[in-house]
Amino acid sequence: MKADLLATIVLPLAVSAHFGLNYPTWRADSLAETNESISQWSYPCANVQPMQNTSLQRTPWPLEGGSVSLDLNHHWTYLFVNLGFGAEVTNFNISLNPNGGQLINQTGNGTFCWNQLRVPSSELLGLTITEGQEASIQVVTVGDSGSALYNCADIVFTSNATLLAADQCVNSTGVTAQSVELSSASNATGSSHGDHSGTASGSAASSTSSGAASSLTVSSFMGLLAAGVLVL
Ligand SMILES: [Cu+2]
Repeated sequence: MKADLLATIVLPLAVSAHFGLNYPTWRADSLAETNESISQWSYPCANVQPMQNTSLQRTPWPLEGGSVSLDLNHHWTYLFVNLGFGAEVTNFNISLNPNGGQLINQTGNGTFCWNQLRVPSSELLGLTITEGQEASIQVVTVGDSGSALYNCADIVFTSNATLLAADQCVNSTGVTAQSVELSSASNATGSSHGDHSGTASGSAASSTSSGAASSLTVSSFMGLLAAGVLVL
């Protein structure tokens, strides 16, 4: 009896806040403590293999891009949503962050939902997404230490898929996101930025023409909303 009590007391809180995927369906509930091999600290997918849970099916996702809903539990985070093609994705080399992969700074705890994250155009990708194409989505959050947390969801592209309904894709109160961009680029309100052209992958802040742009600014997503580029 005493031993039981002691065991209860010293049982470590194995899982802190971290984050969850509401949609598409994640490979596994990496917040649950049932599988000790799962860790959100593990690149690329919390040590969960594609379709590891054989009772799950790939979530149908629209060909041009679909909804992503997150359950965020840290005060703030940098946020990355990546895409990789194939049944056994090893390289999540396509950024689904808005505007060609802008760095996102998300603040607040709760649900954060994109009604549609668009897949970069086929000209940028150099390939065309076809009916039945299998893929996986990787969500990465990065905190102030630089350590990252990972979760993945397996999807299948199909024209039959729909976006989340508006009432299923609502941000919790106080949950917001802003894009972090070079100050030289932020002047072009709501338009695409020249320093992001040429590739659909890679980091948002990389630039070959930013010699004079050394400071970072944060611009509100409202501008992007106005441009119709992003629906939060
Ligand atoms: Cu955490």
